Parts: sequence; C-alpha cells; structure tokens
Amino acid sequence: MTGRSREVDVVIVGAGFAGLYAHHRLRALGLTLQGYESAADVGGTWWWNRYPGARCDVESMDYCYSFSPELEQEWRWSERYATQPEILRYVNHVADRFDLRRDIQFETRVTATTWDEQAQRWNVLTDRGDRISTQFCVMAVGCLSAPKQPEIAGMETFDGQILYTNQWPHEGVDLGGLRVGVVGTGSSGIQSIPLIAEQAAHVTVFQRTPNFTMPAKNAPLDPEAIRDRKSHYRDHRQAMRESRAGVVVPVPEQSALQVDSKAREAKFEAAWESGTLYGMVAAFNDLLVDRDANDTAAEFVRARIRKIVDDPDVAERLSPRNHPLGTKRPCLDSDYYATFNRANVTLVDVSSTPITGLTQRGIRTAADEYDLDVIVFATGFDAMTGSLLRANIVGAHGIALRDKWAAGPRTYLGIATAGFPNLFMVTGPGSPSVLVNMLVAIEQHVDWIADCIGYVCEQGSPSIDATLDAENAWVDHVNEVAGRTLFPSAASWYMGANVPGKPRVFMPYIGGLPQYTRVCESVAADDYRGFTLGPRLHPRGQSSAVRV
Ligand code: N01
Repeated sequence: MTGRSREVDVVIVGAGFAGLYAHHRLRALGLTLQGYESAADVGGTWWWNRYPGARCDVESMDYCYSFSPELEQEWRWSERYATQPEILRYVNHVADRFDLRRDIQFETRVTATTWDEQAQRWNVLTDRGDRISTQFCVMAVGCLSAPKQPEIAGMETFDGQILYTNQWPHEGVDLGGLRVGVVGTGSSGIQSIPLIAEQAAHVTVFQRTPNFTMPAKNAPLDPEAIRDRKSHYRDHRQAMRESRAGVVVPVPEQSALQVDSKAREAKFEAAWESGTLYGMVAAFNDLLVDRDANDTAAEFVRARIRKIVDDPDVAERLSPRNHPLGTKRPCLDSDYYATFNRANVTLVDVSSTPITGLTQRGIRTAADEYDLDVIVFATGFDAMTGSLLRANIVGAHGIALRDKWAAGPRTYLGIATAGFPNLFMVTGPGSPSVLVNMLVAIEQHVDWIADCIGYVCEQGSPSIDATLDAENAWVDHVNEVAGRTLFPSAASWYMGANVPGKPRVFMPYIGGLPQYTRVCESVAADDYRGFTLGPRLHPRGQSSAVRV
C-alpha cells in the first residue's frame, strides 16, 4: 500500500546488503519497521549494476553475510569471484529465508527526511506520497549508488543508444555487430570492456585516466576448498574481522625499499599472481605511505602492461602515471589489458584530447570525431555522500545535511552526524566502508546501530545525538590518519574529486577495521561516549519504541 500516513519505530532506507541486515537485526528487537527501496526488489548495487562482466572483486566466500552460520553452510558459491547474477540470487535467497521483504516498500524513493523537534521524531516523505513518522532512521543507502552525471555536452543530440553501466537494462542488450564507445575506465569500464569487445563490431574506449588493474585469476571454486572453508568458517570470519581490510591478507613487515630488486620483484610477482585486490598494496608495508616505495609497485604494473599489450604506444597510454598505486580504487579484471590487442578495439586518450561533446553520430573529441551506434557511460558515482544527500535530510534547527556538509561530510564514527538525532548511517563517510570488505563493515555497523537503538529505548529517552565536540575530534582523527598516507594526493572519488564542485575531503576512515571496531566498542561500553540522550518526553520506559 502506498500513499499512507503512519508511525513506526524505525524507517530503513535501502534494501541492499546493509538494509536487509538492518531489517533482520532490528526486527529481532521487536521494533516496528518500514523499509523503502527505489529499486523493484532487493539487492541494492547488485540490482542496478547488471553490465556485462559485473562481478565482485572480493572473494565470494568472504563477500557474504556471516550473521547466520546455517546460511553460510547452506549457500554454495560457484566461482572464486561471483558474477552479479549469482550475488543477486544470493541476496534473494537471504531475503526469502529470513522473510526480509515483509516491511519493505519497493519502487519508492525517500524524497524528504525532516526532524520534528517537538515530537523528537523524523517525518519521512516518499515519491509515492507516503508520510511516515518514525523515531529512528537508518540510512542504508550504499556508498556507490548515486550515479554521477557524465558532464558531457550534447547528450540529447546522439541518434544512437546511450547506456549506463550502473543502470544497465534488465533484459540485456545485444551489441552484436555494433560500433560501441565506452567512456570511463574505472572498475565498471574495466570489467565490461573485455566482454563488450567480444560482442561488438568495434569498441572505442575513451580513457581519461588509466587505472591500475590486476588479473582476477577467477575460476570455479574447488569443492574441496569450499569444504575446507566451511569446516572452519567461524574462525575465518573472526580473522576477517581482525584484519585491516576485512579480508585475510598477510600483514607485510618489510619496506619495499629495504629489499633488493630481485626480492622485491618476486614479492610483486606473487602478489600479481594471487589475483586479489589487496595483494599488490599489501606486498610491502610502505606502499601507501612512501612515494618511492609506491613507485616500485607502480613500475611493476607498468612493466606488466608493456608485456601484455602488443603496441608500445597503446601500452604507454594504458599505463597509470598520475597517481600512486592504490590511491584510486584499484581494479581486478579478466583480460582487460589483452583486450587492447584485439583488432576491433581502439583506445582514445581523452585527457590530452578531451571529449568536447556528443554529436548526432557519436563522440567528438578535441582531435577527432568517432561514429558510434551505442555509447556506454561507465562514469561512476557521486560516492559516499550523494546517496545520503538525495534523501533531503533536514535536522535540528532546520539545518539541512547538504548545508552542514557543504565543505565536506562531518560525522562521528561515520555513523551519526551532530544535529541529526536518531539518524544512523550504515558505512557512512568517516567509517572504513569502501576501503574494506563492505560485508564486514556493514555487519559491524548494523550490529552497533541496533545495540545503540536498544540502549536508547532502555534509557526511555526519545533521542540520541552525537556531540559536536566528539564529531570534530573524529573528523580531525580521520583527516590526520589520511594525511599520513598517499591517498590525498590522488584525484579520486574517495576525495570527491570525480564530481565537479564537490569538496575535496578524504571521506573514508583509513585507520583499519580492527582499530575502528575497537573505538566503536569502547564508545558503546562507555555509555555511548560522545553522544547525548534527549530529554524524556514520557516517564521512563514509555518512549514510543518497544523496550528491549
Ligand atoms: O566508477 P569510477 P566505476 N569524461 O569513478 C571516467 C565500485 N565497483 O563505476 O578517473 C571522460 O571508478 C573517470 O575518469 P577519471 C568500486 O569501488 C566495484 O568504474 O575521473 N571520462 C573514470 O575512468 C569502484 O571504484 C566493482 O579521469 C569520465 C570512470 O569514468 C567504484 O564502484 C565493480 C568522465 C569512472 O570510474 C566506482 O567504479 C564496479 C567524463 N566526463 C564498481 N566522467 C566490483 O566489485 C567520468 N569519467 C568489481
């Protein structure tokens, strides 16, 4: 039913991995829930991103929920890196198994979220006319779900078909015999280009920034390896939680500059062959903090590109030189560099000759015009803040989140932001989020949020809000830790640099998952240090949410 007015304890925005787990966890507290999801079904990013080649770059057996030992035993992944359809099947299985669709209204976007000071509650409006009053809001909106516009002139003039990797048609697209242009060489472009090249008559890749990508070495999962993992899954999950990036990677102890070139080469070689996202950056302990050390890794990858790509000019154009390895999100690929050896693939460097616009027939650059039947934009997202800001959140004293964050996001622990009581962000800016295995980050956040809501209810208080002092100290810490690394030197989406006009602030927390989790746990153990409870509106125990 849409267009209704009612009251609940918690509104959960989003039905991807984060939103679904929030439903599971908060329902167990006996709270009344209302979920909203703009897509037609569950899955979040995996519902939208259906482009050819879309698959995860964290290993399947790590990129899944750990909250249910039964679930992890019964589900069987088929490949080392699962495809988007398989991940979506998994999400649907979880939704069915735990009856998680019950409180979710699909094809409904939250259009306004306003704090009512008097009632100490949020009023939520949707594009289908729903008006709902809720004590708590959990924003499970994803870090990479607000598509970024390509900012290219003349989009409406093109006579052919325009496709976006992040809104790929569900029925699929037959690119056979067509001239296809692909704009963008981040993870989405790098995954899709090899498959598009297998179908299309010709593919022209418009590359502004070459990216570092490593071979995924994807393969079917060995039944013996699955059995082995399942026999000690619980221990493995614990090891994941205790690891810096939420995946078990040996902790490097040596500097890249303290070993001879032969030993260094051997380490990089092993990392390259491991087919893991974190292998290269974790080969030595100083690759993300020392430019000279990083250069050794970057040069190893460039040498690999020269080895794979036949044409030395194309190899050079594919070679990243304007940012240290790992400071823009690295990619895992299947045959990306080798794809440029195909006769039907052309690489166009649009940093030296920028795209000036779309024309009726294709894409015009400062140097040439390319006739195309289809243009695929793999141009990315307004990362980390875009999906939160489009919910038009207005907090205490009528202050809009958009205004509060005009100079960049400010949060306490990446979970809360002062002046927006009872509003929780799952993997918000200022938390490890996109730098770690998202599934581990999501479960840690949702568990913390559920405990916090339980605490507020127990206290009989209508609200909880981060203090400005705690938030300022956390933001300083996030910046200070980032400042010790090479990350701020890259024009990355981590920095907001991919969206014109967006403030340049390093958004995720880079201190590592274990350190971050310890801080969250100590905050909770210390009666939610850095938060204040709102004055009781009713006698103790009578807040509108069900007591736990
Ligand atoms: O987006 P991106 P994405 N003219 O921002 C280019 C996750 N993910 O969708 O670098 C020309 O990385 C832009 O160029 P530049 C993962 O975290 C995961 O690929 O700004 N080019 C860049 O090359 C990933 O990092 C998976 O100079 C333009 C590209 O478009 C994140 O999502 C799979 C342009 C955008 O790359 C985002 O990845 C997919 C313009 N006007 C995504 N505007 C896996 O799990 C933008 N570009 C494997």
